[in-house]
Amino acid sequence: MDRADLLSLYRQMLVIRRFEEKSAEMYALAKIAGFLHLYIGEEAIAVGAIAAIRPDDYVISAYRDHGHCLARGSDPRKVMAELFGKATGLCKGKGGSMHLVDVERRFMGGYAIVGGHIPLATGLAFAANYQKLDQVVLCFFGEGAVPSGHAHEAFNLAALWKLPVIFICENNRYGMGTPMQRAIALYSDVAETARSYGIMAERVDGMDVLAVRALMQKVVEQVRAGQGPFFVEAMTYRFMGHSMADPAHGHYRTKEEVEEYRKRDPLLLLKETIVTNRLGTEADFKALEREVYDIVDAAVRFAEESPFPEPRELYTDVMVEE
Ligand SMILES: Cc1ncc(C[n+]2csc(CCOP(=O)(O)OP(=O)(O)O)c2C)c(N)n1
Repeated sequence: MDRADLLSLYRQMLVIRRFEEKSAEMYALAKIAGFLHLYIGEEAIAVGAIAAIRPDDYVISAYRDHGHCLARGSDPRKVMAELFGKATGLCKGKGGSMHLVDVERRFMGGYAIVGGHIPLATGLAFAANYQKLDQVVLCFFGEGAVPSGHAHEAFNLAALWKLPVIFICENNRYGMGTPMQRAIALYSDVAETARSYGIMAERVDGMDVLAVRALMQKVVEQVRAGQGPFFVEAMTYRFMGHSMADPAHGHYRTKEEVEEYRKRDPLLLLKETIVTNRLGTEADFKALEREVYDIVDAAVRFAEESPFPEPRELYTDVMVEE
């Protein structure tokens, strides 16, 4: 175990956690409009998985996308400005929380239609194959997307054409207020759905960033070598409501259940590993907290001070111009 490596993973998860806590605050102050879906509790998946790929690989996500975008290396200032709807945002303020895109970093976007981006991921993998490039595509979605029709078509074609796409199901057990056992026939083994199309699949503890990264390193190597798609079911839990419009615990689960899962907070688990192995001290964690607070404060300041887009911007970026 390498101290710098573990602290870097912890730092990345901390940036996402503090960024989102701050964005919740900004939402309450009406600085952020529309919907805001927090990823709090699920950080180990984005950080662990994205740590296993190259800069030229693709990442695509759903509406709970801040974590994936930040883990991909997007500038937190531009991400916050995008949430504020400002002209300096990642998408010039026209995308907002659910539609972050950073093409430069091959972060191909967040999408609001449940499972709607799964065929896009398969399409990106087709493009990589067609161009004989050895890129892989990471496609993140919730368990609620698995029973959707478009997901099945995408799984089938990915398997049929042996495309380099890794489907990462972030199983947080609830789709809005619906527990998975009321929506998914194969809820006790969601990965079985993918296996039925001939896709290799494995389950992982999505609260353990090291377990996620270790599995992903193996999977990425295999997929890049041309062995066809892979499905990862990462077991996790969402600590907050479905979106900022919901109460944190909701009426569909008990406060006790949330508290039970909070004991396996991904940040807490990694901190324990670091401390137990004497690779970091309280002073190291305090220093990281300060550094990350500064990053997030700077992001808010940048967003606050940036202008809104001009009305004429309504007519730009509508059609492809090149
Ligand atoms: C096609 C479609 N149907 C319904 C919705 C409304 N909706 C938004 S989020 C959501 C739940 C999805 O749950 P899941 O995929 O498990 O993701 P999570 O929110 O748990 O991360 C639903 C039904 C939608 N956005 N798109």
